[in-house]
Amino acid sequence: MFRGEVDEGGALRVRPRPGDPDPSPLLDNIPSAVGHRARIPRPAVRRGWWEGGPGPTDRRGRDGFVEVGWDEVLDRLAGELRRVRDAHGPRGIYGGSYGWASAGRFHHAQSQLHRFLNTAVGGYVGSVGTYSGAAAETILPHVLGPSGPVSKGTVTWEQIGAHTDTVLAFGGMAIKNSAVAAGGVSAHIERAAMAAAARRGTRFVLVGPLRTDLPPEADARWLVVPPGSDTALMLGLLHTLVVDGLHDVAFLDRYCVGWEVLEEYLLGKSDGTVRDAEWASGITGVPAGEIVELARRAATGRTLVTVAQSLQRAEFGEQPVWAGLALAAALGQVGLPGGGFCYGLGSIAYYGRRKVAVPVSPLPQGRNGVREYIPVARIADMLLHPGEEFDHDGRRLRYPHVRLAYWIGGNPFHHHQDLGRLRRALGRLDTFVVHEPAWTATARHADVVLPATMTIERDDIGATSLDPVMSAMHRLVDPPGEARDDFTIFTGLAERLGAGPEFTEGRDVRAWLAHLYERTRAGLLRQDLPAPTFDEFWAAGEVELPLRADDGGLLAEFRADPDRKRLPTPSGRIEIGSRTIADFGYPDCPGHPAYFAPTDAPDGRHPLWLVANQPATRLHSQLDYGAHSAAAKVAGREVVRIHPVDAAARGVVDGQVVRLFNDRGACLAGARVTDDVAPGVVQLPTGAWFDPADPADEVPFCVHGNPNVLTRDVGSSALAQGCTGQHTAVQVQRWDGPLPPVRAHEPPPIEPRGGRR
Ligand SMILES: Nc1nc2c(c(=O)[nH]1)N[C@H]1C(S)=C(S)[C@@H](COP(=O)(O)OP(=O)(O)OC[C@H]3O[C@@H](n4cnc5c(=O)[nH]c(N)nc54)[C@H](O)[C@@H]3O)O[C@H]1N2
Ligand SMILES: Nc1nc2c(c(=O)[nH]1)N[C@H]1C(S)=C(S)[C@@H](COP(=O)(O)OP(=O)(O)OC[C@H]3O[C@@H](n4cnc5c(=O)[nH]c(N)nc54)[C@H](O)[C@@H]3O)O[C@H]1N2
Ligand SMILES: [Mo]
Repeated sequence: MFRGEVDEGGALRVRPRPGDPDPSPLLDNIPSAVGHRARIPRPAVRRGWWEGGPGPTDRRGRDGFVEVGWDEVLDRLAGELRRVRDAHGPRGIYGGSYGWASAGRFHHAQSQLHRFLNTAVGGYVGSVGTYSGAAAETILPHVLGPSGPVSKGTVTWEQIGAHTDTVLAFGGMAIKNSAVAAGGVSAHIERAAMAAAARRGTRFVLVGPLRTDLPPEADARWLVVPPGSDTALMLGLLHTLVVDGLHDVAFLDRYCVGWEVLEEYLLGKSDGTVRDAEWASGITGVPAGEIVELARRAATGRTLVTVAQSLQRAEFGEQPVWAGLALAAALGQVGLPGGGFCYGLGSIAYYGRRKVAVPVSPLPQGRNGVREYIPVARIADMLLHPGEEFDHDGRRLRYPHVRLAYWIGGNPFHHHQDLGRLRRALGRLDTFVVHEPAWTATARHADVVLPATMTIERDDIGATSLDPVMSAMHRLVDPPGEARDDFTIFTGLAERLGAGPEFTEGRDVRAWLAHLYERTRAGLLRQDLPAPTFDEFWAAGEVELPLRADDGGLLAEFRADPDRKRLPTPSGRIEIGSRTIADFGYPDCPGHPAYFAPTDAPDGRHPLWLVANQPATRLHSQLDYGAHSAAAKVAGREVVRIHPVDAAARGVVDGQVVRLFNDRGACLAGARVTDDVAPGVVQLPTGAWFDPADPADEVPFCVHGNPNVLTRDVGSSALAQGCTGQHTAVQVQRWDGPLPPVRAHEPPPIEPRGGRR
């Protein structure tokens, strides 16, 4: 959370919320948004669509745009929505529109879009799950409980500081990641929490390919493992516990089901392969003696197993989540203060915190009249294979035939994998509509581009159910050109579709903010707490919200009374083996945690792992043109980290531009040579705006460093069908050719109306 003001020279200055112990440097990106040439000033329409009408085409991303007035574009778009609805029903429209948008709760883009499509069009084809965590979100309800309740408001940093002896941090808990949370962060507490725990004696063990995944303050021991191998290490640890008799049989009996299935698998009784420390060592490269020692250490004192979200954003991503839970259960620690299992701790600033004790209202979305949906990351599959069947979480579903996609508050050319395939898939649409503050690659691939405001240009409320501060996000500057709030844009469309009152309920922005605030205020009143009126809250700039007790939530309750406080799983217990999942019959997700060797892994032609993780210098692709993001680039390109041995083998020196490639695509990046990254692994974060050398290329070549030209577009498994963007295999070579210019942050060609083609 931040404060901002405009100085006498008209420049916006932002500063962190007073009292934040470790403010995020990402704030430095925000002032760059004011007046930046990447902003979209006026509605723009792809010339081919404006002149030739809707229909599948390979011109998206290649045609120039014409600028049009708001009234004429809203008239045309309302007509197109009506055409698609009348011809195909609302199931002809995709409104899944994944994306983070901005922190405010009222102008939350997806909520606005869903509300509009539900109230004015009758619904839309939606999506389930997130790119962040679909694999975990799908498996956890079968084996422990819904991912939110079991990992938020259960284990806290306070408990770790007081109780935890060992933290086994699979994938680490990088400070860059807890810089953010949807809804805003009032105080960044993670660094100090780790420092305090380490001072008291907590031993942090970082498992993963990158040293910087824990801060120096955690004073961690770094166990280097290759991507995709954590499940093998967990199984090796479990095997050691079993053969040493260190597993907590009483806990497994009383609180779990299915342990015997896993034990047979560990001991090789089911298939002849013994998953002992030697076996795990062969896969992970961690010496067997160290695995044994780590298992013994974990079995003494309070141990917390954390699994970063990254591990499950990968092929077979369900497995490390399930195996991590099994490890914590075998240690008998689930539900103890500062012990057990926490998915996502450190991945984002929601975890490790206490829950707020009053309701925080989202914008009501209305009722969706369409039942069809897709797992969120299957968007390109859906467009390329309408009518075909696919598996998801025990169901056999069919891809709907979508004609119009409406995207706001998200950037598929940032978040989706295999961008060459995504571009082909979007070519199948009749119409692609996007609201965007800036000319992202997604906007450039759209037919209708409507300029949207961003946070600093409108009033909103910032809040989450895991932060004790609700903040009044005051408008600080005027929007560029003719940009409008999404709410205003949808109001104009809803009126044209005869549903204005249904969409707005007669409220303007201010009335909506007051309306949403009222529920929180009522909660405060019920608890006899200071409950400022909306106007008082707005003038004060924030209101403090009460927190729930640090009581371990649902997992501690279950531990205290497993018969009356059953877990929301089929058996009411922790499912180390799951009948339900076994009965689905998925070869890539059997009825117990299992290790599968990744199939998208290094080979002779592409000998390096690519870790495509979250960027340290921005939120996803947002404000990639901002000062902090831009300052970190090398030769104007995103930075790839490479180990000195791998760099030397390729004649690459620090600061040089390199080309990363595989069969799906290629990109340029600036090399940073460092032993912070494991040998055999290169790391290129997401978020550099896709900038193809030639947008018509079948195999895209991004000159700016977007790793999603390289990643593979397949689901984690038939269970979750989650995003697998975190890992792929690549080759890296020095780029000795002339450096192509980076034009990612330049607007596309705007052509005169009725002019040349
Ligand atoms: N290879 C690989 N790919 C990944 C990941 C990975 O680990 N590796 N991680 C995945 C994860 S976890 C995520 S969450 C996704 C993130 O993917 P996204 O959430 O799609 O990424 P953002 O850059 O946050 O996109 C938000 C877009 O909304 C726009 N926007 C902001 N505010 C507003 C608004 O008020 N109105 C409108 N109309 N637009 C607005 C921004 O300008 C921006 O373009 O990426 C995923 N992709
Ligand atoms: N600064 C910043 N913070 C963010 C975001 C952002 O865009 N910018 N995005 C937010 C969002 S939406 C999300 S979902 C979270 C995501 O949180 P995560 O998914 O946890 O974040 P990542 O940075 O993608 O990955 C964390 C680390 O996991 C390690 N890793 C990757 N693969 C493996 C593996 O197979 N095994 C092991 N042991 N380690 C591995 C990598 O070294 C990586 O640095 O981050 C949030 N925080
Ligand atoms: Mo995410």
